[in-house]
Amino acid sequence: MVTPGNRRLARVAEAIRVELAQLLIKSVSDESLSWVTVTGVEPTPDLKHAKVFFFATGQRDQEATRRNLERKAHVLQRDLARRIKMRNTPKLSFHIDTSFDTAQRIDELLGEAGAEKARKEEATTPEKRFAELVAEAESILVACHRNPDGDAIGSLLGMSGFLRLLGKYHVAFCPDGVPRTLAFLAGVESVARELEEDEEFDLTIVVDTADEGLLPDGFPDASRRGTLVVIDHHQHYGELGDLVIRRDVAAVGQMLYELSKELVWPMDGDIAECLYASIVADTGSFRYSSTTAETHRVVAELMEQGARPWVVATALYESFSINRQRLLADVLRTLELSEDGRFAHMIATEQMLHDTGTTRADLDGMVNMGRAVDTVEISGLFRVEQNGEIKVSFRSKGRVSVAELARKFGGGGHRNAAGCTIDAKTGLEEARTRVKIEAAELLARYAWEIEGKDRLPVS
Ligand SMILES: [Mn+2]
Repeated sequence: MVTPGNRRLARVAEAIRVELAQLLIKSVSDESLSWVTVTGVEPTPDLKHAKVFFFATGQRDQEATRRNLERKAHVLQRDLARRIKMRNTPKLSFHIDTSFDTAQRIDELLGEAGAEKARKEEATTPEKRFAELVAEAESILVACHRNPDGDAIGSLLGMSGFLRLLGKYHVAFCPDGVPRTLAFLAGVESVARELEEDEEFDLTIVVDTADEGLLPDGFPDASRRGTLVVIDHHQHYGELGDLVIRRDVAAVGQMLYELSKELVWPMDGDIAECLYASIVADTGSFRYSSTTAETHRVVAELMEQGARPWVVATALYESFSINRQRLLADVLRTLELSEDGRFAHMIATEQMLHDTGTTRADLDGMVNMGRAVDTVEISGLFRVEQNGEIKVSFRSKGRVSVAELARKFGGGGHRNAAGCTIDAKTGLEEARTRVKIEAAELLARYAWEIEGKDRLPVS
């Protein structure tokens, strides 16, 4: 029977298994133990003891390995206590997993070919295939979407950090450069704004990018980029990628942390801080409805690995230039509400940027100011580009999906944050009117979520 207690025990068991697997690879300086696969952990309900089942691949004498593990048990237990915060770390005992042994013998009987086939068949999940691609590649390119935000840069640098620890030659590519507020992250200095003209890669990893149209300028074509892996978390996406890993989580930073645990990749404080920053940025400091208990668990573990929340918070939210604050004042002066008060809209013009000596990057996050009004469900910031196009960013409090609104104008994004470009021949007023009409229609459809009243009929 599955009870909450059972579930907790299963979670503890799995956490111990994952951490032990990492410890055996990293901190035990004993060749023979690097072949040990931890196949299962069985803690007692009081968590005082835990049986660890293992199998040592390719080792004839499993019993010798078991004795070796028992000798190292206290070291492993101490390291485990550092990595898993528990009041008491269970005392470990090691047991040979005989069921695993049998499977292994069958492989041996089948010979090398059989083992190889089994190994290939095992690599069926995109995650395992990704691990193989990284292991095989000699040169790797890492990139993120154009106009990068905190999640894009945090996960770009996080991925780059993992490749560094794995000893992989790679280039972290971001032609738009790193926004000022993110310049504190470790590894920023190694980000390339352009690529060698003829450089070819075995593998290209693109993070936080849902669609081909969001790839940055200068992104290499298929002849130079090798296998293209996309690691992403957007609800709506295009066809991009030879291999795609996509999960419904708050940020790609969270995904990368989960992936690195599953693949038993090494980790350090610099990587932890990049991934932490990416999660803080994409959850609006844990305020958006995309934030889950799992997000907080991941963040807690990132802090244990060295991420410093106050450093990230100060850099992201309390390091604006005075010019940016003056621009904010100008933009806020344009704030207007729809008649029902549910849609807030603001405008930013080239003139404002010019007058305050700021750039478009300084507008990042300002759309949130509209949403912060009590009656408002969704807010939009209209930005008039030099070429006359009008870019709109949307934010929602979470009850209404602004991705739907952006899609009406050929854009996209998440439930809470989305954007689009409107080719409004007659200018800003036309664009604003069109968006207001669609926003009103959307808010009417979501009336039930907003007020808890009956849903209006959808035509
Ligand atoms: Mn993201």
